[in-house]
Formats: sequence, structure tokens, C-alpha cells
Amino acid sequence: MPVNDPVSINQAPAADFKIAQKWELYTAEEHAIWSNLYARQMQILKGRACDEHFLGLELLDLNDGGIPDFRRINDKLEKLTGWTVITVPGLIPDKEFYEHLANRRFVSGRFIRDADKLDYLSEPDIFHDVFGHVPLLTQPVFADYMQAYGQGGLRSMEYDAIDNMARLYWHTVEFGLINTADGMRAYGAGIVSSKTESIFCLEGRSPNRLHFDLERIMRTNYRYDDFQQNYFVINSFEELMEATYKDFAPIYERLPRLTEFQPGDLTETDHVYSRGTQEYANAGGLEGLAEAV
Ligand code: HBI
Ligand code: FE
Repeated sequence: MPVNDPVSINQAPAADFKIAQKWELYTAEEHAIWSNLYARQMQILKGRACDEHFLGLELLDLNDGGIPDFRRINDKLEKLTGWTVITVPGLIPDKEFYEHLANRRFVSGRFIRDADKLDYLSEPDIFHDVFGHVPLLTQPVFADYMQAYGQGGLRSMEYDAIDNMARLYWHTVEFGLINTADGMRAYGAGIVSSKTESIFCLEGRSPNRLHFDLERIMRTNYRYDDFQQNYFVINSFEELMEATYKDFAPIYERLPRLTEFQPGDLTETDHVYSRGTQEYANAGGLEGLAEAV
């Protein structure tokens, strides 16, 4: 069968949506897209991503160019924190997603974005998942948080609180910021894998930057197709872990009676680091920019 024959790549996933990575089937073009994205992000993230992100890239030897072979990543990652990375066809249902996290399996898309669409993704590709999410899984406390998140997610399904858990994931794992001795830094995968949002989230005048508050976050809707209007900041991954390492049932029971907050909202109990102008969102965000050009 020819190497790049699509049939040999597209496989029927197992019940847990797992497919083989088939690393040897990636083309030179696909490896070049990874290396291009990697080199570009490493320039932009200097002074913007937290140290743990760079440390994770080093520990997993992800700087050796080209799309990484999960067999090599997993040899190292499993020894460090018990996590492994598996390949799935794309977004998978919440239940299976939570079950994988609860068992220290991080799910990654197999595909990589097209060379002519480096800056906008409709769903997570292997660069977002592996360059964005996987390095922090080498950090024991964050690795524990991600497993506790998966367990909390499974529990949330008994209380119809999946949306609240998706918000927690979004405002921490995807778009979280962290205070460090050198200043505020990004740790969220959606930020560190993005050329533009890694600058916007820290230096943009438009967004608010607020301190992390678990219940407030669970009540806060988010933008999934544009920059965030609120970024939430933690002081440490221990803070995130402590907030999550408890039984969420009482919170799940009280949330339906509480008002939801919209992107960009501020509340009287928010600890505000910087209040944004929301000029980017008010100008229509990405659509607004497209029209302005
Ligand atoms: N599936 N492959 C994949 N990747 C995700 O990030 C993902 C998912 N399914 C559900 C999901 N994320 C979100 O609902 C999380 O907030 C739970
Ligand atoms: Fe993600």
C-alpha cells in the first residue's frame, strides 16, 4: 500500500476513540509544518510562557524537530508522571475524554493543520495538543490536576454540570495565566500554541485579567472562536490542584441557581489585576479585523 494512501491513515477508532499514530506515515511537508510552527512559537514565547512549559519541552526532547513519535514521548512521559499521549481522530465525546484524563491518558489529534492555515484552527491539531498541552504533563502537580479534572468531569455528568467543567478546563488548561517571580506568564495550551494570543493575553489593552476563582469560572461563559475577554490568573499549579481536589457535588448542586457571567463581565468580588478596555471584542474581534482590512 503506498505510504501516503489516505486509507492506510484513516482507521476505524476503538470504542475509546483511540487510533494508531502511524508516525512513519507523516510526510516531509507535515514535519516541516510542525518545525515551522515550533520555531515560530519558541521565538514568541520567550518571556511570555511559564518556565514549566519550556522545561517540559526539554524533558520530552520535543525540540528535536518534526512531528514527535508518541512512542518516544511516552517512554519519557510515563516515567515522569505516569501520563501517556494517545491519538484520536479529533474531538471526542466528553465521557470518553474524561475517562482518558482520569486514567492519565492525554488525547491528541493525529492531523496537523495546513501550511496555509497556520493561525486559525477549527479543532485541536497535533501541534495544539502536543506542543500546547503535553509539556505541562511532565510537571507532577499539573499532572495530578489533569487527572483530578478528568475524575471531576466524570462526576459532573451525574449532575448535568458538564458545561461548568468545560468552563473550568477552558479558563485554566486552555487559556490560563500564572503569576511568577518574573511577572505574569501564560500556561494555557490554547495560548502557548497561538502566535497572536500569546501576545494579546499578556500585553493587550483589551482583556481583563482576574485572579482564579473556581466557582466564578464555572459560571463564566467563554469565546471559543476568538481571543478571550477575561483571562484568569493563578499563583501556582498547587493552587489549581487544591481548588480541584475536593468533592464538587455541593458546587454542582448550587450552580444551577446562580447567575452565569458572560465573556468580559466583571463582578464585585473579582480580584482584578488589570481591567481591559474590551476594544478588541467591541470592534467585532477577528471578524471586525477582517472587515477593517
Ligand atoms: N476531545 N479530542 C478532544 N480534545 C479535547 O480537548 C476535548 C475533547 N472532547 C471534549 C472536550 N475537549 C471539552 O468538552 C472539554 O472541556 C471537556
Ligand atoms: Fe486543547
